[in-house]
Amino acid sequence: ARATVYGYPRQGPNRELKKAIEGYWKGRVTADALRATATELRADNWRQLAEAGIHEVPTGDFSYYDHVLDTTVMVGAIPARHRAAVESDALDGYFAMARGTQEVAPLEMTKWFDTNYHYLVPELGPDTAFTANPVKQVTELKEALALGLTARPVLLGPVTYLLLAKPAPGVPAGFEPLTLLDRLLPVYAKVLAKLRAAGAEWVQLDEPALVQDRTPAELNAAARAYRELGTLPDRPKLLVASYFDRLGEALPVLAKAPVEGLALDFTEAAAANLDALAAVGGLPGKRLVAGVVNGRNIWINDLSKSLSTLGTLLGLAGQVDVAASCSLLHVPLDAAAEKDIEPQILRWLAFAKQKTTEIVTLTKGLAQGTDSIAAELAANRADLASRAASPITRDPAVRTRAEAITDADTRRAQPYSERATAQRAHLGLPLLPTTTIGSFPQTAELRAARADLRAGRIDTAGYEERIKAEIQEVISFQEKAGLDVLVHGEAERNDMVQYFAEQLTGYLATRHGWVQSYGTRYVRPPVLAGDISRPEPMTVRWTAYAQSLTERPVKGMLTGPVTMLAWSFVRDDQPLADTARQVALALRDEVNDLEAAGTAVIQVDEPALRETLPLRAADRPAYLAWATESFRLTTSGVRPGTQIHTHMCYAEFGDIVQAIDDLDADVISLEAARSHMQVAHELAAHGYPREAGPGVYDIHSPRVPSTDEAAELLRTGLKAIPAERLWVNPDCGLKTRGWPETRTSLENLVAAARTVRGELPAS
Ligand code: THG
Ligand code: ZN
Repeated sequence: ARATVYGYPRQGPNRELKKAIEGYWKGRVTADALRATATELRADNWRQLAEAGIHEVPTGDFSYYDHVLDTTVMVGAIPARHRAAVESDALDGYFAMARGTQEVAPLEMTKWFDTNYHYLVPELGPDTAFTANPVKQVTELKEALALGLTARPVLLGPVTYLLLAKPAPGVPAGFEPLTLLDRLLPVYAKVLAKLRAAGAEWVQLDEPALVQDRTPAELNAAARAYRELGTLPDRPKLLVASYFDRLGEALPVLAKAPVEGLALDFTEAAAANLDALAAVGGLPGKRLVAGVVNGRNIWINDLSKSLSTLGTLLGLAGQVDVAASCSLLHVPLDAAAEKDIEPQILRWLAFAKQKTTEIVTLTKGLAQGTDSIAAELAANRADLASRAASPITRDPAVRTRAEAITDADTRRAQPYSERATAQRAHLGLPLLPTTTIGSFPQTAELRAARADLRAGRIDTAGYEERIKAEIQEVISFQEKAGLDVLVHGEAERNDMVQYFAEQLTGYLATRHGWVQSYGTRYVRPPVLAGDISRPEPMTVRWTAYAQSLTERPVKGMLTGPVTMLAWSFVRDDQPLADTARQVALALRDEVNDLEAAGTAVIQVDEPALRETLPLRAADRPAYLAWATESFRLTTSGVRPGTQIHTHMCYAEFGDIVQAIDDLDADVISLEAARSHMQVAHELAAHGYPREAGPGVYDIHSPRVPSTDEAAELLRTGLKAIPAERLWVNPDCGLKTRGWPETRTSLENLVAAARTVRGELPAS
């Protein structure tokens, strides 16, 4: 048995890569210095892996931005609009594809399966001509080999690459990138030959798209791809990797293919993959890489359980190797860096470095028997027992309360029609009311104030004075601009999930637990470690302060339970639905306290509702049931006259429109400016019965929308949603925008609402 991983965090212990790349963009770091930093980080990672006992290190998983973009470069699928930039300078051209330039738009970015990582979407068309460009893969392989290591290049597989692509601009929407497979395979053949020549014994081809529901035609394409690559005369041994879910119908396809190995996820999908593997008679004579250590969560492994899985697998394959379920890209680097977490609790956590050790221990246990790892097994048993028995894990008060939830707790007492009447009387808003999504620009001064507080340069009172001054400014601007429903601007919040996590019992925050979200942007997902409760109100003080400054309604702002789970590391010892219910109860108390403090409008954001939709359709109804129920549990404790808003960011609502309806929020704001109000029509087609604010200001760009432009979008919105139910707002929060463009854009938005109000028939 051998120990391996498919990928490792790219950023370095102090996010050196982020700093080098952003420095390069600003002209402060030369291309050579950036390359040197990258080379050093790769070497450090490999040496660490090898020293920990990993037998075969991955290469090619490193990226300046994104590995799907690297694959686009590897196969020469550069979009026409980026070709000039790429030809004049490969590195700048690469970043132009990732981020755009003054002249050209970047590639679209979207989520990598159901993780929080984002990739750049390949743009392909009938005219796409692929060419092999293996230089990055070959260089990185040679670097690892030069260190004397056994290395296995990791490539995104051809089928998944095509399934992740979309038709290039101007290409008919019906175009299916998978039809390019026959053109793409010869390019992969060339890359494989080059890697073989450079010294690769094995190459890994990642095909995570095969864990999703696939049509017979798609499965046929996978069969054809691996028949063709497998029968190449000049190639390394091939390991086809799947992760994030069960391989299902694709397992027999790959088992039959002429490749030397398969890698399967034996964490969440363990039972299904085991059964399917047994059903095809195993993989006699082949290599099976068993992903038994969870690569996307941060809990220590149950070593005996994994050993028992590995033992079963021994009978099902020629050789069994041990790995994490997926690339370790999705977890932070090193739990030992967390000095603020109690040592006892820290023992429950495994980040990338600790997972590597687990993999090595399991490999040793598999090869030499459990006696050879007796001390590790004993320590592991003790840590698992300490977690299970901890009062953090189980809080009887939380459990009693969660068990007592009734259906009535998850439904508002009155139907929307009656609530709308009460809210109209309570709020006295005009038709086409204007509002914002919640956050205002996070200025350098605000970030400096937070840094000053952390460093002890100012005290809490001094920090709070700065926040209050910012709230005053935000309120006064909104009044002058003429907005109808105001917000306090969220000056006190860094990342919204982190802000709430820090205040809830049962949640752990990390200091250094950075995980790449996209490009050079990272998040520090907090850990849902135990039973969740709210020791005291979290937002009431700031909202009430803002309300004390104005006669107009100030909207309370909370993050919903589904998003709290989606952007955290979740518990692995109880169903997600149970964790969601606990978070919902804590948030419900906050909603009720906001109402009691005089807040008449409360927004509970669920931007991640769509993101965590399970990969396979069969798993979706159960997810949507607990997700929408936990939202309603959060929001159903208020009086009919209190208006509940929600907000979602992404534009693809088609598959969850019913779930949006099931939230039973009074008002929903959605991203719509770029798609010309398409979501308004989707909601209307569904018969959505409540109020909606499809965004009329694209906040993802510094561009200021004109009054005419916003008014025209509103007129389009009115064709789908009647004036009594249409709101006027930007697409999303304003925290990433600067003040000057925010000011003008919101003034234009209010002017547009007034213009269009004037065009409405008198009622
Ligand atoms: N919060 C959390 N997860 C998220 C988002 C979020 N996942 C999806 C989406 N939003 C990702 N978007 C971003 C946007 C900006 C940044 C990260 C993810 C970002 N990060 C800073 C950086 O890397 O410099 C660090 C921010 C910090 O100091 O906390 O700008 O909103 N949880
Ligand atoms: Zn948003």
